[in-house]
Amino acid sequence: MNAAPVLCERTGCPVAQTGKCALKHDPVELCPHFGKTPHGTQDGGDVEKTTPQRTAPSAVRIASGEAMEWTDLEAFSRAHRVRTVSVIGEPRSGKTTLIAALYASLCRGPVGDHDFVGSRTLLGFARRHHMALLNSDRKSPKTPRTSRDDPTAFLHLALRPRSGGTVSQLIVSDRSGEAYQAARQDTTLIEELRELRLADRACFVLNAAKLTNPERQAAYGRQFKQMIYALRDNGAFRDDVAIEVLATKIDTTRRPDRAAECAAILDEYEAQIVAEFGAAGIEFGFHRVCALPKTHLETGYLGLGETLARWTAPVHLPDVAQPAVKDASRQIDRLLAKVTA
Ligand SMILES: Nc1nc2c(ncn2[C@@H]2O[C@H](COP(=O)(O)OP(=O)(O)OP(=O)(O)O)[C@@H](O)[C@H]2O)c(=O)[nH]1
Ligand SMILES: [Mg+2]
Repeated sequence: MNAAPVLCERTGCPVAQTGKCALKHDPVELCPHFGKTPHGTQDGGDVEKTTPQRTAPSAVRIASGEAMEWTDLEAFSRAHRVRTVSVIGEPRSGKTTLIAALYASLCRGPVGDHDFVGSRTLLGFARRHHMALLNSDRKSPKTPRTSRDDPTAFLHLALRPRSGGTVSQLIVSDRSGEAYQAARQDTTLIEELRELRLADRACFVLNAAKLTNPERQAAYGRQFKQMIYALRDNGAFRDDVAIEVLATKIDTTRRPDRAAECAAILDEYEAQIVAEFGAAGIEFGFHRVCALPKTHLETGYLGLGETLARWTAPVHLPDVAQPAVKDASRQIDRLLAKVTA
């Protein structure tokens, strides 16, 4: 009587008898153990082969085009020198719309001094842009909430300055505002905001619509400052992080009946936080942007080119030159003092 053929190198696998793979591969040929014997022979043959066993070629990873998650970003930043910006703000402040607007503007041509060169996350951008701007079933464009359960998304842009210079690999993180709001209220949650430790630049998005709303102005202005203090003072960032405040939804402040009043509120708030944070040793820039001019169309898209210019600006390396020693006793120090004088 012929022995049952050996179809699998795993002892006890019933594939030869039942046609079913013990590891549940379907079709069974997909199983890496199928067609091998424990001795390395193929197709159940009992003659030991002298040729080396065929190994499956290592898998080639193809980028899906979706927004990157942590593991993708780690692999990407090993191969590229990246600039990372964390976009931070309360829920519905306009973070995702800002990111979508940068992408959409680059699709139309250069933005400020930058040409679009490429992106690993085109699908991630397109999804955000579609929901923010193109959904024709809505009366007006509306970006869906980024869910608190969504992992932090990292979006990539390769940008070339038109004035010359190397291509910048920009990574922008997009996370739910609820996560930032929760961390402001309970600072033990700050350590979960891992993307902030990566950031070369922290961009705090200020909702100008809320700030210029007389009913919400006081509470919102206070909460916005609390967010910056809470994150910065609890070690969310690296020491050398650049901080900026980006007042968005500027179109909502330009309605002719309230334009002058709103501009004054914004200017006053800017002066107040520059003075307050300056006294606390926090340096930052205050900028204005409109990412979706739906309330006052005449405002148009505002400040996007400047935003990209700041986000890709070269990092200034610290000055490591030794200060000159006055009346030094060593010849070498006297020489250095002459050179640096
Ligand atoms: N008028 C106006 N509306 C804007 C602007 N930017 C965003 N919005 C609107 O503000 C709402 C919230 O925008 P999002 O980009 O989803 O805000 P978010 O900060 O990502 O919100 P979460 O994901 O919930 O944290 C959406 O309805 C946008 O259409 C703007 O520049 N002008
Ligand atoms: Mg969002």
